[in-house]
Order: sequence, then C-alpha cells, then structure tokens
Amino acid sequence: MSEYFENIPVIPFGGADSKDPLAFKFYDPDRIVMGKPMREHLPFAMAWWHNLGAAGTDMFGRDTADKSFGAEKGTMEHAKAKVDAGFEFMKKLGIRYFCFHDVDLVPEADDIKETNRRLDEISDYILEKMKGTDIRCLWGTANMFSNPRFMNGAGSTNSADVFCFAAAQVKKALDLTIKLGGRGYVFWGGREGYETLLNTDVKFEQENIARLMHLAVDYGRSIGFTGDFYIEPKPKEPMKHQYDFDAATAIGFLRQYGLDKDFKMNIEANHATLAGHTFQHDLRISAINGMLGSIDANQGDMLLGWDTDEFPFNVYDATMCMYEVLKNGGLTGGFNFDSKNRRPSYTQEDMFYAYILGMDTFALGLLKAAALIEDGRLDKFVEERYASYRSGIGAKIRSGETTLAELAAYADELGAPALPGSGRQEYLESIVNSIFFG
Ligand code: XLS
Ligand code: NI
Ligand code: NI
Repeated sequence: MSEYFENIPVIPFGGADSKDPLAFKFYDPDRIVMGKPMREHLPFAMAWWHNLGAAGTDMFGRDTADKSFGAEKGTMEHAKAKVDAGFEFMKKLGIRYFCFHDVDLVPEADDIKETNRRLDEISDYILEKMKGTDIRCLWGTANMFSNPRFMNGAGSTNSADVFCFAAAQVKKALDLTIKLGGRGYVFWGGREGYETLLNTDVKFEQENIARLMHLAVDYGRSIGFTGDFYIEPKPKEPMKHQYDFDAATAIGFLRQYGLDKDFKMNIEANHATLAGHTFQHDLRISAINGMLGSIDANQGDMLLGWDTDEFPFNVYDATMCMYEVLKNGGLTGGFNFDSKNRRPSYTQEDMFYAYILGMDTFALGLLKAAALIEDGRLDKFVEERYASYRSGIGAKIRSGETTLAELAAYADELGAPALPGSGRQEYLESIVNSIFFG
C-alpha cells in the first residue's frame, strides 16, 4: 500500500482563526520565539506504542480502532506496515522524532535470538525509511514489564536468570537506539517496585536496579553512545509502589549509586500528577538539579487515579511546562507524545486531530511562557521576595560566613522580625491570566 492515510493531507499551519480541523492553529514551525524557531523549541516525537499499536483496548473491552495497516497483526509484514504508516504520519505532521520499546517494533518471539533477528531486520527497514528525511529516534527503551518473566521486576527481580534477560534486552535496545540515531535511552521501571514488603528486600532490589543501569552505561559508552540515559519516574501502576516514585526520589537514587553524571529525568506529566505533584513541580525539581532531560507530553484526568495518557489539552499546564523548559535553556531530549486517543476516537482522522491538539497545546504553551518571561513581572517578584538575603545578615547566611550562635544573637537583639512580606499569589495568578487573555 503506498498511502495509509489517504484522506489526510500534509498538515498546514492555518492560524488561530482557521476552522480546518486538519490544520495547526498555533504550531507554526518557522515562527521565531525568543530567538529560535518553534520547531527547535519543540522537538516533538511520536510514541510508537500508542500511535501505531494501541487500538482502544481497555480492561472492559477489546479494540475499537483498526491498527492493522492492511496487514495481519503479529507478523513482520505488519511490523513493516507500521513503519510505513508511522513515517507517513510523521511526515504529514512535520514530526521529526519517534520513541520506541523493542517489542513495539516487532512481535516478540519465544526465543530471544529470533526476536533479535527480527529487530535487526526491522531496524534496517527503518534506517532505509529515514534516508532523505530528517526523522530520527528521540529515545529507545526495552519493554521490561509486559512479558510474564518480568512479573517481579527486571533489575529488581528475584530471579538471576530473568535479570540476564533484562540485560539482554537493554543491550539490544541500546544497539537499536544508537543505530537509529537516538538522542537518549529511557529506563521506565514499570515493575521495579513491590506489591508487599512481606516478600521484598528493598535494599537488595534497589542495588540490583543500579547495577543494571551501570552495566547499561558501561556498555553504551563502550560502543560510542554519547546521549543521555533517562529515568522516567512514576509512583505506581502497575506496581503498588514503584521505586522511581518522582523526580526527587529518582535523583536521590542516581546520586546514591553514582549514576548522576550519565542520567537525567524524562518527566511525564501524568506520572507527576499521580505522585501528587504538579507537572511543573517535577520539571522544576529536575531542572534545579541539572537533570531536566526530556518530557513525555500527556495529561491525566483529575477524576481518575491512573495513567490515562490523554493528549495534552490543558494550556495552563503546558505553559508552566514551557516556562520551566525555557528557563532550563531547552531540553537535550524532546517532547514525546506518550498519549493515546480515547477509546471512542477510533478513526484515522482522530489520530491526526490528537497530534494537532497536542502540538498546538505546546505551541500555545511556548508562546504564553515566552510572554510571561518577557513581561518580567513574575521574575521580578521572585527576585524581590528574597531581597533580604542580598545584604547584611542575609548575605552572610548565603555566603556561609556565620554561625548558629551569631544568628541567635542577632535574633535576640531584634526581639521579633517583621512579617516576611505577602506571597501575592492571587496577584501573580492574575498576571498569568492577563497574559493569557489580555
Ligand atoms: C508508562 C510509561 C511508559 C514509558 C516507556 O506509564 O509512561 O510508556 O514512557 O516505557
Ligand atoms: Ni506513563
Ligand atoms: Ni511515559
């Protein structure tokens, strides 16, 4: 088949007033924002698993969408049809990156040698497709959570044999990532956690996860991988408790085991909210630790307690995300739409509408975040808020040139401090609204 999405044109930029559902309203790749074209601010990626794989199945019902792309599922012919459809999709939307798990690319065989042979075949095929395009891999990863062998985890498994299979998959997925020009390699520890502490040696398991990561770094560097490794934190699901709970926990883990030079965070919006944080919180924590690497762009549902992986629609959240990204000087990674259509949005058009929504939401977020920064009132307020540390006793505290006794003496003399100044939250929120809608 030469074209899979026959009724879909190359998606143009139509502008905010456009009523064309198959046009971007805000994503204008060439538009310059703070000195750089939008496309460079927003390296968007297609998630192979959701876009070419997920077909609407949930716990209560089977597929609603047809993702066969004209081939029989579970065959190499289907794997290749997915490549063809995926590249057509990315080209039509102007998306320059994709992300994959090993078993998103080919059907897994019973024997790992055969799976790896299939992976060689499909990656040759993808390389061919990449020729003459600027489409590259953003990051690759190994699926170490679907196969029953990983029921007790991969790095954290109680079985040394399973640990070896995890190592084998990481090795192969790293080979593929490098072959496809990947910028990064992700560890999402879906089953690296526990259901009950009654059967779990947490210290042992965490040491082994770190061991697997060290082995991956050593191997990756030895074959010339210069990109970043990422941890993608998530607090739970499928396990009751996942060790990479949130950015702060994952960063502490990386430092404890000497992995912090090679790893950064891949922050997923829906994971941050599952951890009881805002998306912006986990981005900020990563950024201030020099570890904001990449983003899984999606959103959750306030009323549902799991990873619903919705396409990002919330412009406030996207704006605060882009605010963090701009302040971080960009990302070494990109924006992977780890998002899926809702089950009743099962047509081909819906696949495009979803990406148009997501890309427009982040384009709007970029524009509004740039406006917030250029306006300057938020930055100025924050700067002034800490002014008491710029001179006198405050400056001494910051430079470490004081003692607890000196500070106590200072407090004695003062008797009581003045109240520390209003936080002005409502005023600041109204600035944000005026920038959004003014
Ligand atoms: C699942 C994760 C997963 C990772 C890649 O919740 O988001 O899709 O992004 O393994
Ligand atoms: Ni997720
Ligand atoms: Ni993800």
